[in-house]
Amino acid sequence: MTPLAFSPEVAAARAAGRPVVALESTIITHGMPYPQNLQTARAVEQAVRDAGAVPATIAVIAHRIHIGLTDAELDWLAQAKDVMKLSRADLAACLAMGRTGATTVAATMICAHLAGIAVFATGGIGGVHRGAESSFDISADLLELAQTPVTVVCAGAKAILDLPKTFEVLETHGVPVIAYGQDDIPAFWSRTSGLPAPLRMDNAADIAAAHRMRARLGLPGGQLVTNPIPAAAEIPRAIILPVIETALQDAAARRIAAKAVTPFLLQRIYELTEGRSLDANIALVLNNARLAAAIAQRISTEENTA
Ligand code: PSU
Ligand code: MN
Repeated sequence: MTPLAFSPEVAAARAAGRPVVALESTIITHGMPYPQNLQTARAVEQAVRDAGAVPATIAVIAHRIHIGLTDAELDWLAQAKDVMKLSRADLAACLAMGRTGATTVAATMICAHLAGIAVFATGGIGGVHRGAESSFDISADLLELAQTPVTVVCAGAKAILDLPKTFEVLETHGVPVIAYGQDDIPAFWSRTSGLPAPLRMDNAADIAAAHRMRARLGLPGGQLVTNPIPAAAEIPRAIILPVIETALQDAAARRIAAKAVTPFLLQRIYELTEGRSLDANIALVLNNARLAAAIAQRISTEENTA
């Protein structure tokens, strides 16, 4: 038996055949400070509901993969200490040991697929870190996209990464990268990375149809939808790039490595921008939740009429 525990809201949605959107929990425990993490998690769930789907925030608690958290569980997780950051490598061990774990993009994709959820919204995926040619630091998120059939809606890879290398790796592994409504790939806090997107789609129906077509062709892996941050919340590249440079230097000076790199950089950039990076992060996640809900609705309509 797969150790899944559905929240009452998600169980009801499944019984009624309603569209569900998966949400990750590492962004709550390792990506944002308290209490903004809790406020954001609640607002993202509500954005999914307002857009006509049901949110399923995913985390590991007491030997179970929770598909959907109650508000009390969300409140507890947002303040919990010693939460493991789970990727593909740690998921089973965390469950077996009965520890608390927050799912990254990679682990959330695995859990969503186990629960029959096709669409997942996050902020920015992990990718190839700068200096990867010596550190070999490449996020497991990329390889998960190559093997698990979930459509992931993000605002691009986080701009702390080496973006050209990140998208080269995705191309090598056969992951469709779709820019939503524009020709170039967005860069998380900024609307553009300057890199042309391999694919462009302008509506949720096309993204849903491509998701279904991959399944019909028997292709493994998911799709990456990159949705630009709303213009009003954007931090232009010229402003954020020097901040990222400073944060990277600080990380190097303090010998931050492995799983700690991304949380350290996000926290440092938050301090250096006096909170502006967090406001942008919140705005882009909400925007992604709305698009993911629209895609999930389209996929579920097509499934019901197939
Ligand atoms: N999106 C955000 N903030 C985050 C993350 C995504 O807006 O903190 C998390 C995701 O869980 C993603 C992880 O999988 O950062 C990447 O971590 P790493 O680079 O260590 O693979
Ligand atoms: Mn890493």
